[in-house]
Amino acid sequence: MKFVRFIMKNAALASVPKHIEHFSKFSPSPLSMKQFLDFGSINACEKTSFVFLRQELPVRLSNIMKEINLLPNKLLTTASVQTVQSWYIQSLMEILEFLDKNPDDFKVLGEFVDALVTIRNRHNDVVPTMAQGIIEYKEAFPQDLVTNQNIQYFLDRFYMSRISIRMLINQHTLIFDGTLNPLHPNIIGSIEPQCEVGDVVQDAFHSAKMLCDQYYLRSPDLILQEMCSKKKKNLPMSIVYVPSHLYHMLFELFKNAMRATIETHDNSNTLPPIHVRLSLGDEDMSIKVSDKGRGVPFRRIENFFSYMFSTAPTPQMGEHTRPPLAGFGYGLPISRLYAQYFQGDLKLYSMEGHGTDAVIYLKALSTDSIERLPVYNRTALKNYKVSQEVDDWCIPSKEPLDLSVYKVPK
Ligand code: P4A
Repeated sequence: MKFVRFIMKNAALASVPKHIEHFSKFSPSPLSMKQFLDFGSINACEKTSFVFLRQELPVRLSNIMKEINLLPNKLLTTASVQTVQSWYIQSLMEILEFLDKNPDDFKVLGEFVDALVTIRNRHNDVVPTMAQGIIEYKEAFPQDLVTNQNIQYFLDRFYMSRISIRMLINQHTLIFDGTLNPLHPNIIGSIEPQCEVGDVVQDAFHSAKMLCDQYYLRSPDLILQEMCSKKKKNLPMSIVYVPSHLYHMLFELFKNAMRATIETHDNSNTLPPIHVRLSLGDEDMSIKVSDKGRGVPFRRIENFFSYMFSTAPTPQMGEHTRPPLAGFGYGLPISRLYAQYFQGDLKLYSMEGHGTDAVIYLKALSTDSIERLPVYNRTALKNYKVSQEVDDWCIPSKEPLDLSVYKVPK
């Protein structure tokens, strides 16, 4: 019996490349907020969602698995990346099991929900495991700078794909697990049709403030200002959004702003408050977080979003070193992906010596909030091929140019 199972498993495993080849030929289908809400409202149909997901999940998995295979060999063959790759293969196989099952059989629908929960749990540690792979790679090949760009390109797409797959899994499992959320009767899976941005700002600030008080024994205050246009006066500012995504971004920005504020005003009894401005326009919902920390030089801004730069073994805490409130984790790059996932963005504007403004841009209209998904195609393939090319901009020389070289000979 064990032997038969072993053969079956290997047969399934052997057919995986063929399935990846097949499903990666399809482009992922981006969903709008409206479509997400429809899956979870009156005309919610578990069968429709099941039939959609058993095709769409293999498509999204296969598209990104093709890109994993394009990683430089030295990175692809690290134990960590191999582990992550094996999770993707295992999960793909488990979903493919449902391709020939009957959507009208409620037992099948129940097994599908269980399978999705298993898959979600399997992939919980993808981010730290990939980070470990980068550490192993950096230790083995430290002076390789071209790969920073390639790794940035890959990880932005890989983590965006992961965010989208988890979104699909969360929606299906939350909506069809047969229970209602008694605390939030209006929430559809993880989407709040009337997500009050100001409330999420307060929540995220409160959590960051508690951490900050713990580490530094003090914390800056919050000033929250909702800048209403005349039309929308007196209405609380709300959008259709995933509150947990917004919370994640704001929590990250508040930790940075608090750290910068406290470290700059070490010798002062008072701390300048963190100022948050919300603005809801016809197209954008913008959230600006301003602090009066010392700011960062313009040259360093892109490092805040670099995976290569931010990947370091966790520093050893000495007896007298304080644990930092905000470090270079993957906080900012992942937060930016959350903003970009529904066609928004996250930008840092800093004035060295003064402070930093961080702005989250979100779409005001649910019809504009459509998933932004990577697709594996010729253009993507080409982007993995660019390496070792020469730059088409001059390298500034450090030494003053010796103009005597150009003296006209007599
Ligand atoms: N000034 N401004 C920021 C930081 C400094 C800043 C900072 C010194 C640097 C490192 C760090 C956290 C903050 C900010 C807001 C941001 C990002 C950076 O969103 O005030 O952790 C490594």
